[in-house]
Amino acid sequence: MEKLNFFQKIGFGLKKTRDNINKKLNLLFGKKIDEAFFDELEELLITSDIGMKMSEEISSKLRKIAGENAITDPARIREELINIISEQITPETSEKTARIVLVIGVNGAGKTTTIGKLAARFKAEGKRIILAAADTFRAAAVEQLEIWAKRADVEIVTRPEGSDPASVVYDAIDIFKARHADVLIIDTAGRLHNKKNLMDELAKIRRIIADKTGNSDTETLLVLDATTGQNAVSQARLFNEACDVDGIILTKLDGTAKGGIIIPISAELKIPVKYIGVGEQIDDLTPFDARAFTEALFDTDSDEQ
Ligand SMILES: Nc1nc2c(ncn2[C@@H]2O[C@H](COP(=O)(O)OP(=O)(O)OP(=O)(O)O)[C@@H](O)[C@H]2O)c(=O)[nH]1
Ligand SMILES: [Mg+2]
Repeated sequence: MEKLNFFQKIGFGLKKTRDNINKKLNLLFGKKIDEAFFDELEELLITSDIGMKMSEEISSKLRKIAGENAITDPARIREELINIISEQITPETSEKTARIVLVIGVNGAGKTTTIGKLAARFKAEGKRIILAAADTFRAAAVEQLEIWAKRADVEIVTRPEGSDPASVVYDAIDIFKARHADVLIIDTAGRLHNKKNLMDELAKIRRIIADKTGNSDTETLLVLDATTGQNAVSQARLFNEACDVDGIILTKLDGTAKGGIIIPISAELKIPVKYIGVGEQIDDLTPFDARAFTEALFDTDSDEQ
């Protein structure tokens, strides 16, 4: 079911990226499989935001496999291309949800929205969820999370604007323990006075979590906006240095032709992509499946469904 759901969601969510790739891919696969073919394929991958380095690697692997096995059938080449790309994507290691989920990312990436979606999803699994509004930088941030808590029908811990975010987390963990809840999801600010402030604040929150829970069963999830393309890769690098990111959630795939960005993010940083966001509604979040994702991007046969 999950898989079917993934295909349906992703088929739609990836429409822009697919249209972009497919137009060129179909033209390319109508040609003879020769040296020029692989050069053009590499170009196509680069223009799909897969990144220069990854695109080179992928096309040279494909060239090698095609050469060694004397493959000239475009359908088989396409199959090998899907194999190579899905193997590059760092696999998710555990399906389990941690008890404490810290959500980080730059402002506007989609953290608060994603937390609302996650809360609804975990709640539907029968879990007891608490949200912590640790983005106290602006009042609207707390209100926004409150709206999502209502929508998802889960409890929320808030403190007034300007409160110390780490102290919100401190209190929220106490409440989480007292309620015997299953998952605590922490929303954080995407922008403080400057980047150093933000990273220091996140480090402080992480210390509080470690002190109060021994860091057992904690997960730091980085939210990245797919529409920012290559910028998302550098953000991931920056946050990962400061926070040891356990997983990535890539949002706004529905609004971009740059969906290929998942591939370099996951392959270069070796961080698994856990979920993808494909819209603004509460159920527009789906667990990431590398193989299904790659097939949805490159398998033009399943196009008009
Ligand atoms: N189309 C689309 N829009 C999204 C998605 N996820 C989030 N958004 C929109 O992106 C905008 C920013 O989302 P927020 O959840 O407020 O982002 P944030 O990271 O919490 O931002 P700050 O609180 O400012 O740090 C909102 O308008 C969301 O509706 C998605 O998957 N698809
Ligand atoms: Mg927010």
